[in-house]
Amino acid sequence: MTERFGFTLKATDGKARTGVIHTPRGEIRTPAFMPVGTAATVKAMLPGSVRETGADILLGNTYHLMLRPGAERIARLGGLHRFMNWERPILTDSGGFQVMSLASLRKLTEEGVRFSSHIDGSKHMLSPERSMEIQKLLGSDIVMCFDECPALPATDEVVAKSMRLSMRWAQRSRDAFGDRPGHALFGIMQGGVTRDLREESAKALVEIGFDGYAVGGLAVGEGQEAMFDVLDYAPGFLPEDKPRYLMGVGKPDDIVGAVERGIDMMDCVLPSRSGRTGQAWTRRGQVNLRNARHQDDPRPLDEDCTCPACRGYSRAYLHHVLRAQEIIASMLLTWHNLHYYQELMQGLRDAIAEGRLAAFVAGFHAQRAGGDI
Ligand code: PRF
Ligand code: ZN
Repeated sequence: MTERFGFTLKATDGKARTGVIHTPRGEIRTPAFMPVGTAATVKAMLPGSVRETGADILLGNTYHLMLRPGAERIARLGGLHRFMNWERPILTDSGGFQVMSLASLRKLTEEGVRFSSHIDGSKHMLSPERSMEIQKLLGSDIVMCFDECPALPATDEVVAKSMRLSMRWAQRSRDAFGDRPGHALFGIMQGGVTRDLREESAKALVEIGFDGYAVGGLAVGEGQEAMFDVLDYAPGFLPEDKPRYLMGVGKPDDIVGAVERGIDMMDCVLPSRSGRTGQAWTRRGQVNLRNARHQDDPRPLDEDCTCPACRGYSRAYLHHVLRAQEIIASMLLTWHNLHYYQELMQGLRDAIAEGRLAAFVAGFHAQRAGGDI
């Protein structure tokens, strides 16, 4: 086991990259998809099952865990890895983004954000310093800077002001994090869909110096085309020898497009959340298993998928347990979706390593154009 955090770039194909992030808790193969384990669980999955889908790392959330069960409690119980029985790497988001989308009575100042919990209305404060403290208490392997992410569309003036606040918070996050061998701190680029602001943000972060760099502030209402426009240039503002993480993305075609543009890591609730509502992601696109057309269908969801849902059950069964609101419906569909996402990532990694990404991407789009069978 390496005791230090590091990133080895193994191959590139166009702007796309494949490599390995080294951490004391294990290696992360990139491009990597991180399943979301917001409340110290990837909903409906045991940690061993999440690992079986091919995940090398999970994402946890400062915001949720500070409110319930509390960061100090998790620390007393041996840290987040022990608490949730996942011994591999964990990346934690810093809280600001979730405060803005979930908490009420938010008050934003230079110091940080005061807010009321969406669970019981209790009052809390998050600042760069408190976010770093919480992520340390959790024992997070990859800690994210405390930032602010404005919803789009917004004026350049609003986006610039918010981005500059996030850059001052990035410096405070860096100072509060200190030197923690084996643990990484990632900066978060903001700047909306404005090239000059993205460049200014990247320069500020690189000047401070981080172990990795996230592209934040995307997938917040701008649409895929505008997101890809930013991704055409934004990763190029970041150091080549550090991992680049696109936060909160996305659908399978967003992921493929982001990887083509030089992104190394992503996370999204989509495969797990949509699994619980009956949406399955397959090579042929999206399938809604609640649809009545599946009720007599003896075939598996995907003939070629090796996940437990596809190996052991018919579409008719999946349809039935969804309609009956049986717990196994969430379990099976989450497993299938996470398996599909991880297989997509493995396909991307292999294609980049072998210099055939363009053909892989063409095949990805062609299969989806065929539609569900
Ligand atoms: N900042 C943080 N977390 C995030 C985002 C961000 O901009 C996004 C935007 N897609 C998702 N999660 N800290
Ligand atoms: Zn499957």
